[in-house]
Amino acid sequence: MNLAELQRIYATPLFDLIERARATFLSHWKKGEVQLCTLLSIKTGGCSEDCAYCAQSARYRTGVRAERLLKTDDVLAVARRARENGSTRFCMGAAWKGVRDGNARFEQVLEIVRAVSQLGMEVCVTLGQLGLSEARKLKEAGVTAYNHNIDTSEEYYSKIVTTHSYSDRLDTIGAVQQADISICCGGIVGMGETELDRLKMLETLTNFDPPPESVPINCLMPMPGTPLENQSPIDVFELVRLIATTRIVLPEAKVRLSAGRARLSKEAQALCLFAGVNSIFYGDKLLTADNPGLDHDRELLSALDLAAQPPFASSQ
Ligand code: SAM
Ligand code: DTB
Ligand code: SF4
Repeated sequence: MNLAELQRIYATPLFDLIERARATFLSHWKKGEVQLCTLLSIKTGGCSEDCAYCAQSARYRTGVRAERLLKTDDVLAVARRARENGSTRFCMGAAWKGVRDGNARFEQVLEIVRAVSQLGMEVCVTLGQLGLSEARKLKEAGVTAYNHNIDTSEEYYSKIVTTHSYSDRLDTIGAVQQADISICCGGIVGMGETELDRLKMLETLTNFDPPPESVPINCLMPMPGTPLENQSPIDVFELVRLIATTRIVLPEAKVRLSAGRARLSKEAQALCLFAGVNSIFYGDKLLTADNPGLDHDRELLSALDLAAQPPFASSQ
C-alpha cells in the first residue's frame, strides 16, 4: 500500500476509523479472543548496539547487568508455567547484535528451541541479525515466528540507531521469510517521531511479501540511563489511530499491544483492543521493563469478556 492511501485512512474521523477497523477485525477474526504471549529474556544486557531506547545496550548506564544465556531447563520451567497460565505463544529475546551459524551460543539457542517447541505453544525468538542458514536451522529446531522490528521510518531509524542500518533489518527479515518462518515485525511509538514516520513504517510493513504475521506496537518504555529516558508518552488517540489503521491495512495480522501497557489506563487498553489489538504480552515482566501483572490482566480480560485465543489461530 502506498503512503498517500495510508494517510487518507489515518485521517478519517476517529470514530469512523475505529468503526471500520472493528468491522475489518470482525470479518477476519473470532470475536472476543485475544492471544496471550509470554516474553522471556534468555540473554540479558551487555549488547554492542546503541539503540537509543534500549536498557540492554552496553553503551548506557541503565542498571541492567549483562548476564549469560539461560540454561535450557530454566527456560523450560518458565515456558511450562506460561502455558499453565494460558499463554499460547512463548517469545524468547536475546540482547545480541545477531547470531551466527556454528557459534556455541547459537547451538545452545537451538537446543532451547527444540525443547520449548515440544510444549505445543507458538515459539518466537528475537535474536537480532541473521542470514538464511541460521534461519533454516531455527525453523528446523521448531521456531514458528521471528521477531525483528523495523521500529520506525527509515529516516528516523538512523537518529535512533547508528550501529546497524534499516537495510540490515530488512535483510534479516528477507532471510527469515525465505526460510518460511512467520515474521513478527512492528515498531515503537513515542520516541519523538512524527505521525508521518509511523505511517511510513506501516507502509514498509504492508509491502512485505508475505505481510507480517504479527505486528507488535510498542509504546516506548523510557528506560533510565538511555538517551530517550525523558520522552513523554504518546497521545492515546494517536495510538488508537495507528492501531485502527494497522488493523485495516493488515487485516490478517495479529496486532500486538506490546511494551507500554503498564503506563496505559484500563480504559485506554480497552479502546486499543476495540480498535484492533488482538494480542498482548502476559506476565509482570517484558524483557527488562515492567508489564501489568497476571492478576491485573485477568481482571481486565474478564471485565471486557475476552478469552485466550488457541495457539496457531489465524484469520478466517
Ligand atoms: N536484540 C534484538 C533486536 O534488537 O532485534 C532483540 C531484542 S530487542 C530488545 C526487541 C525489540 O524490543 C526492539 O526492536 C524494540 O522494538 C523493543 N524495545 C526494546 N526496548 C524498548 C523500550 N524501552 N520500549 C519499547 N520497546 C522496546
Ligand atoms: C517487541 O516488539 N516487544 C517485545 C518483544 N518484541 C521482544 C520487547 C519489549 C521490550 C520492552 C523493553 C524491555 O523490557 O526492556
Ligand atoms: Fe541490542 Fe536489541 Fe537492545 Fe538494540 S534493541 S541494544 S540490538 S538488545
